[in-house]
Amino acid sequence: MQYLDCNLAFLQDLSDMSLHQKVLQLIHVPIFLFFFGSLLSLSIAKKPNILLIVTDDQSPLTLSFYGNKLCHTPNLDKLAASGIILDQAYHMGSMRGAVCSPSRTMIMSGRTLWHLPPRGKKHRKIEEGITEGKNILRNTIPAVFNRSGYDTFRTCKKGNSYDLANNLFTTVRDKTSRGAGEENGSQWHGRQVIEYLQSPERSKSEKPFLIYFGLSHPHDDRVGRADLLKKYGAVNLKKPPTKVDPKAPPLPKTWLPEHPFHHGHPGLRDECNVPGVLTSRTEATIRNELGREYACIENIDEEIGGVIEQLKKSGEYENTYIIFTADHGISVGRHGLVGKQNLYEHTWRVPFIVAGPGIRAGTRAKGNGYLLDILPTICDLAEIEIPRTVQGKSLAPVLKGEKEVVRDVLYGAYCGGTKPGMRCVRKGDWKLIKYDVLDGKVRETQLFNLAENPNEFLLEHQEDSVIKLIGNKPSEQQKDLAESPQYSTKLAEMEALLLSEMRRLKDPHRFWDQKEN
Ligand SMILES: [Ca+2]
Repeated sequence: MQYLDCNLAFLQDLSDMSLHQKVLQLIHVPIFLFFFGSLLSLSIAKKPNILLIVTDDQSPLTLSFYGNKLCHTPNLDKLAASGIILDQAYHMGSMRGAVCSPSRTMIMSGRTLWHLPPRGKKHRKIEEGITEGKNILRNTIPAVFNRSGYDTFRTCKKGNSYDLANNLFTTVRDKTSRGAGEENGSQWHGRQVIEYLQSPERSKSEKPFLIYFGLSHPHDDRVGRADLLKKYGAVNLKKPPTKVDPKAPPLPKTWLPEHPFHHGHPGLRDECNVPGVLTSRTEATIRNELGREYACIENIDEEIGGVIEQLKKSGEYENTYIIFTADHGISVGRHGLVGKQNLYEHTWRVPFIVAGPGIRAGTRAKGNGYLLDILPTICDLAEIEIPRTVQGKSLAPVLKGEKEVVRDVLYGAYCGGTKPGMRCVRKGDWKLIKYDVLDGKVRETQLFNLAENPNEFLLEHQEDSVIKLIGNKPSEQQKDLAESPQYSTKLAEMEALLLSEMRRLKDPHRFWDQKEN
């Protein structure tokens, strides 16, 4: 306002000046108006919109920008090219078979795995969090953005989530939509978002929006659209197929006929009862299932393209941060597994791309982020105070190219079956995975150098029958190194690191060889 007062005084003084003085002063007026106008527009600038896209059960390995050469996702490719790709984004894990449930609660609350709030009546008794649930609920994504002046909208599958928080979005259009049609496929979710963006109340609204665009696929049953199934040489079916379609995607490099030891969750649906797969790991089964998965993902990609087009038509695209991720990865034949209940990179990692104001196009970083970092990140991007209940970190410094990572050490857990289950820890290129399941019948430790062995090949991948089928021979060093004497110091270091992370994150379990509490 100082500028305004000064310049009004100048205008009043004009009449008392000589012509020369008047000309000089009049040059100041447009300059003043320009600066004043800019200041005014800054003060009333609308906060950025947020479009958070979350798919269900999608490994980064299904996307071209993470190395997939077959699955066709032109809209996601464009989105990735217009922003930043994170190579090391993870979900923290699960204490139950339905990995979606804690994962999605971590997204909504920004809390770590062992500090999750109760998620509804069903979960209240078995998974009571340490911190008082009501306070966490008041500081979830929809609650924070509602009170910060946003219109909040959500479409997603139903169930296995944090319903108490999901219900707080201003508008909710949830339905599990895992078919291939307009009314029961990804098209349904896409249409909800487009109709919301086109709605009169949205067009009239002065408020920014936060849209949670969840999709029910590529989670099984991977019921694909006929034209896309044909493209990927796959068929929808309930029992495992017996014939290999030559057009189907090839077996993944890490395929095995079975996992070398039991994963520790007997009867786990995802490993033995997925329609079209069951317990089969044959070439015909896995290739068909990958074809179905790719068909579902290309379908999703079309819907994302439609939503982005609508954002552009509505004039909102330039002021919108778009985040694309999944609730966790999945194996689909890798390491002899088909589910999401393991801690190999294909499953522990998630795809993570962000585009929007201030994010340089065509950039890439490690990140070392978790899904629970999403809430603090979007708060940071929208200049909203990060709630004190949040345990994640803002990824904004990574997204803006100021930092490569937000943390050095990453921890993962799965213990939905027998306890204590699986744990992993990663630091730099090194990763440790431990298994202690089936009442001590399976006690295994794996050590990987991910720079040399990014696929986490095991000794079993060097068997002739596997090499012959896959057409890939891992190098001598591309194996689990836990038994190699020259890495005993590294192994001890990683074991200590895992224990310290388990302590820090209040993991309630301990492994057979972890003597301390
Ligand atoms: Ca999921």
